[in-house]
Amino acid sequence: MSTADDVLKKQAIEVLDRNRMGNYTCPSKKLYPHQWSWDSAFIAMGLATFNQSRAQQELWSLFKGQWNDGRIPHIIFHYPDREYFPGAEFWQSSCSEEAPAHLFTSGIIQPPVHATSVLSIYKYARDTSLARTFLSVLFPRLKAWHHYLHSKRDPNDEGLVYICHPWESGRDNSPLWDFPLENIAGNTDEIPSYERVDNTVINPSERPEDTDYDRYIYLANIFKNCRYEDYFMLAQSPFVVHDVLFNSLWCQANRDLAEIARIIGEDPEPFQGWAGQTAQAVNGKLWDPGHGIYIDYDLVNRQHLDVHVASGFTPLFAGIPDEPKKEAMLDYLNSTCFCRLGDDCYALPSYDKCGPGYAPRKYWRGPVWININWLIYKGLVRNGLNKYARWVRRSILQLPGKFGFHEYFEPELGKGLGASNFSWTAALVLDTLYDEELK
Ligand code: 9WN
Repeated sequence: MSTADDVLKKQAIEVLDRNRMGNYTCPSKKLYPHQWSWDSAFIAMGLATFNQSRAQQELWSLFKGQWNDGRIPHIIFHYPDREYFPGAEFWQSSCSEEAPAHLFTSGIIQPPVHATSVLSIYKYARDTSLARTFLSVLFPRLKAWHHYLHSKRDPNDEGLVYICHPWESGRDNSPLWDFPLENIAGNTDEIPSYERVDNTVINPSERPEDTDYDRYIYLANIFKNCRYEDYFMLAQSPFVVHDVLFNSLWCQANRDLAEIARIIGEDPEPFQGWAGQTAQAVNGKLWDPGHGIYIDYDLVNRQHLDVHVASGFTPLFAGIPDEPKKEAMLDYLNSTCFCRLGDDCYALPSYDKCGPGYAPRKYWRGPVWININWLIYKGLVRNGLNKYARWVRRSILQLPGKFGFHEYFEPELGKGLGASNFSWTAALVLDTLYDEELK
């Protein structure tokens, strides 16, 4: 490892230490002081590169918030008093009998990266016998989570799981949601009064608009009134989407859970089967042949969402596209719409630069995010698209190296945006560096 990489590694570890809250790591002390579901899965992968037991503890702490029905809620409020909106008081998870009795959580979910994270802890483990025990202990929990997703979020057994809130996608104000949210919450009487905290911590121009929050709260309030019972949530939600990123991660998580099952001598079915079914459904329903990218499907308005975001390339991560699709995707990636090889830009912006409303500094509407980059980087490597993979890798390391471990970055100049000292940025830099060490 070069000296520069060594320095970066040390700084990344410092970020994760700074955000440590006992048994878990928060995404950012000021902006996000609780435990988030997919953040913790990414964080654990980074921790696994230098501290196996802390990585295991990170996920163990997350699974403490798992509900009886198997769902992993998107936020766990281990210390409910820490300031964040919407906090434990808003969600009132105790209104559901499925929620844990001694811990407050939210009631919605986030992308399922957990089996992938657990398998990566095992692969990086210095103490393999301890890691094997960890796999055995977590297996029933992961199994319950996957059964929840399969039975409740794919009730028609299509191979695709739905999301019913932009927060469930992990990309809150993505331009993907402009159309499905357009006709929601017109009537302000139906939105409970609330006060945001995020835009007092971060420059509001880099965060979602108040009108976005109105819709987030309107939807979350419907779900609370349903006591988080999925059957009613689905029936009442005006926002129901088959999302490319969520389903790509679902596919890979099933492949990884099948692998975990094989390692500990359990049955890899049904996970292997579900992964195949999802890969087929993503190709069959979500591929956009005209543009060389995968697109989401809006189940309420029964139409595709013709919006091209970087996460439309994440099926590469799960080995979903065939050769012709891969070539078409590479052509689109390697163009001025995203970031062409050798051009003066950072690969990849979260949204097509030529798309309507592209905003290079506004949260999920343009800036570069390290987790999406990391998924695409891994996907490109998996598919042998190494030249462009190195181009993305360069951004993953250069952006935090030059501008600090920010939450997101401006794609042309690289300026750091959102929260500073952001945990998954640090964790995925560590994973990217470690990947090289393993070679
Ligand atoms: C709402 C914690 C989370 C991430 C999401 C990101 C942002 C929350 C917020 O922060 O969402 O869940 O308050 O804006 O969009 O991906 O998990 O880092």
